Amino acid sequence: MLKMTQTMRWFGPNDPVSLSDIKQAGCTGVVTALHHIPNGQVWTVEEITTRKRIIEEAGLAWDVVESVPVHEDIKTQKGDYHTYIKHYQQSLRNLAACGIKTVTYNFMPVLDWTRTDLSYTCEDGSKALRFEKSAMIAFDALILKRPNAEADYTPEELEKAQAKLVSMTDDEKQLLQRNIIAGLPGSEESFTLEKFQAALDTYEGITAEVLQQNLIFFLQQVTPVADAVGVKLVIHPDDPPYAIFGLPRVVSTAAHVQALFDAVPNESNGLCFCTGSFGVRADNDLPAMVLQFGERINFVHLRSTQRDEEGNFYEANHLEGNVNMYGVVKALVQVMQGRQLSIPMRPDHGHQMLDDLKKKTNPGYSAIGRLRGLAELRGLELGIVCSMLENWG
Ligand code: DNO
Repeated sequence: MLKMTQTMRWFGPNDPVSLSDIKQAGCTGVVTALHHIPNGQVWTVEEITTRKRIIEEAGLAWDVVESVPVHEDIKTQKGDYHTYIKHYQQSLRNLAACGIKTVTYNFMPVLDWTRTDLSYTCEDGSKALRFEKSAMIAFDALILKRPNAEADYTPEELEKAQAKLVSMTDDEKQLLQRNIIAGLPGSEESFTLEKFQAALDTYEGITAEVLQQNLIFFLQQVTPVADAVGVKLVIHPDDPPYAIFGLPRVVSTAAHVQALFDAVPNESNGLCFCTGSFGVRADNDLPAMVLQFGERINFVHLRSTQRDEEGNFYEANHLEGNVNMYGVVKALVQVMQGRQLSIPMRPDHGHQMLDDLKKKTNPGYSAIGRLRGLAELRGLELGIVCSMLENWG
């Protein structure tokens, strides 16, 4: 029976986690990107080949690109966005020419994924990433002082944010600011306060409807090229899956995703099913979403989060928290048998734990926590596959 292809994210030759580490974790491939190429520039065949060779010499395959970033001008349809779309098309052709056929991207305005705390101590002593609403509001309304930010929050939320800010030292405030706007691993942007506000201002007048139309326009331009060269584009959902900084969000729910597939039915228009992102919303039924979008899921991020009633969440162990991982993996196994193909997955994030607590690691991307997650997930998958085989006699 077909199982998922096991991969890990690798940030390139400077990643403290080596290709050999990834191979020892049991992976057959990696997910990586040419982070050194500025956003909006073409990925040349030469650059792609150089990276591919390094990966293959380590006995691994480059299964998925994460990500070819989408330039902000494309999201806002300002400036030189036609040129950036042409560059994107060319990067897809070049990747296909090198045999790399799955490309991740996201359409989150200004910031890629966002957390307020990168070393939240769990009950077992390991460290997790966390999103605390009061800290977020304190940064938005009281440190950044975004115009009209107060209008987005209730008086109680603002009061809590005020109390949070008062409880923080200057160093803690600096750290909060860095965590939110200095760029988490894989993000292409890093901002100062002034530059961040200027970036937010470029979304003036861009409602969710407009952003969705801009995404659809982008897909209409790039999917015919991707179809022709056999590349699957996979969109990563919003993380967190709701509005922050008053910015529009268009990839947070099943309805959002369905709207994209309805508008652009091209075969290459696919989804990166990230359980950690979608799972933050209680109204996203993850196993049902896997079955609904199964034909278009071409890459999977498996991770869980634990929410509380205030809208905070932290990244739980992979088989704990709010995500029904059994249901998700079972649905994925069914989808793969139906499609008769193996979908690449990666354990998304992991706790900083054991020896990694003493090392400088990329937040969320330390080796041991991800290895724990991967080991648990492949055990879960094997159990599901075996019990299905038994049931079928
Ligand atoms: C975070 C990642 C995201 C993801 C991009 C895809 O850990 O899942 O940064 O790579 O949003 O474009």
